[in-house]
Amino acid sequence: SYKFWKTQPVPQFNEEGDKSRGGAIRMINLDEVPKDPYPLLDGFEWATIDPENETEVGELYELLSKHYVEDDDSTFRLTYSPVFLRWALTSPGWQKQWHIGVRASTSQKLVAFISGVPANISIHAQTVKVIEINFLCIHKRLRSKRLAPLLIREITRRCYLQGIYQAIYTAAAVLPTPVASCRYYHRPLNWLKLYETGFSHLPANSTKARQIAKYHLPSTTQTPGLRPMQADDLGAVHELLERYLQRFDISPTFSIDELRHWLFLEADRPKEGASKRVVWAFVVEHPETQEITDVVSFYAIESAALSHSQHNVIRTAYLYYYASTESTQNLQQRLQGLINDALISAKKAQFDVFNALRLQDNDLFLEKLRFGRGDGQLNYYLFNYRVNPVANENHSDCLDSQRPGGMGVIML
Ligand code: NHW
Ligand code: EN5
Repeated sequence: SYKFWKTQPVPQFNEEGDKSRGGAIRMINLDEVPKDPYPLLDGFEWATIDPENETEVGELYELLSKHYVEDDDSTFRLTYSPVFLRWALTSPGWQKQWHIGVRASTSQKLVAFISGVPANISIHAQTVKVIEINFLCIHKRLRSKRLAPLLIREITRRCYLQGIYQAIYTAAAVLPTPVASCRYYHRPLNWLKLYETGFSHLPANSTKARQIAKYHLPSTTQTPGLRPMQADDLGAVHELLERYLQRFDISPTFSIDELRHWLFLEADRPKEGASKRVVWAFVVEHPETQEITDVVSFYAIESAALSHSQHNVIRTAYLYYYASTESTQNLQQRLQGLINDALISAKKAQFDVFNALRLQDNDLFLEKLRFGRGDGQLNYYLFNYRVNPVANENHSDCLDSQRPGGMGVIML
């Protein structure tokens, strides 16, 4: 097993010995990197997808909405919107050649895809330039033909040639070898709809009315000074996040431009209606000092309800980056208020459920704010980089808040 992954520069499951040395696993000799694309299955050809081209992003949306990730028992399939895909694939430094498609030669139909965008992450205080890999997808009729290893080899080749030798990616699949493994948690906002789609069950000892009451939220946010983030908050938010994210073993390092992109889609694309909005960001401006003391954000993905249901989709808000200036002893209370306001804002924007992973400082509020354990798990991976395993739910050391969770990167 792992016939492909065995050959790749990733830590293998059976590896032993000195794990204390972090760093590149393999040094890449550019002379040995092929200059031409790998040969593809007969009848198929390589293509690139331009996320700024509406037709092409529409083709990608079609592929993913039919063939991308489903939950364990295929009750739901993640449905990233075209606007979301454009946003996810055009962050600063993006290149068309890293958005790789496979087309059937005769019909020109898009049947497979993999993408990468460049980023810098900080691993135990070392800055590492990586490619963030996402949206790997193969048409259901082309599965199990070893096409995935080919897509991975091809994007690896194109990254090596551009001088990027490391990657980060997440997957529900268990591969050699996760650096972190995080459970999904879900906070119902519209419990009845979740029940009707099969997302939530009715606990044996409860009633629908009691479940609805349990998840009731106030209609307005509670933290004094909380307001939508604006363009002129960018500098303050950048400093705030930079300082806060340092507490994690692995965290992103954003430039101002990257932060503007990742938190500010709306300002960049003002014409899109509210229903197409994909990212929300709020700050807390101190009522007296006007200092920006906190930030919280979330993004939107729909899930298609696949089994018979009176609803077609559920709208999910995913907790994205947040930060606070609050000191350790007050952090728990502060975050509970801040994230509760994110729940209230998401409910107001008509989301059905609010998702978060068990990472960062999320243990400080998940239980209190009535998030429940999901049936899915997300594994984090690094390519061509060795690092000690970081704290996650398999370690109890992030529970007492003496030490925060080790993973600070959120991938879309
Ligand atoms: S995770 C979402 C992945 N997509 C889906 O789950 C969508 C539905 N499934 C499919 O489309 C987010 C197919 O089942 C896929 C596999 C395409 C998953 N990651 O072609 P074969 C991401 O996008 C291995 C990596 O026959 P298939 C992250 C598997 O272990 N590897 O299978 C993507 C086996 O290898 P092995 C995965 O079912 C990160 C081989 O693929 C995988 O037709 C990519 C079988 O291939 C997964 N999620 O297609 C890595 N799932 O060694 C980036 C299966 O066991 C690495 N496999 O024999 C870095 C590259 C850049 C480096 C730059 C320096
Ligand atoms: C690439 N960057 O498994 C990301 N979702 O728990 C791609 N479960 O929604 C990888 N099965 O538990 C994505 N409801 C990997 C995730 C794949 C999708 C996935 C899980 C995550 C999920 C839901 C629905 C389950 C339906 C049956 C779930 C329970 C919620 C309940 C609310 C009330 C309190 C108790 C829990």
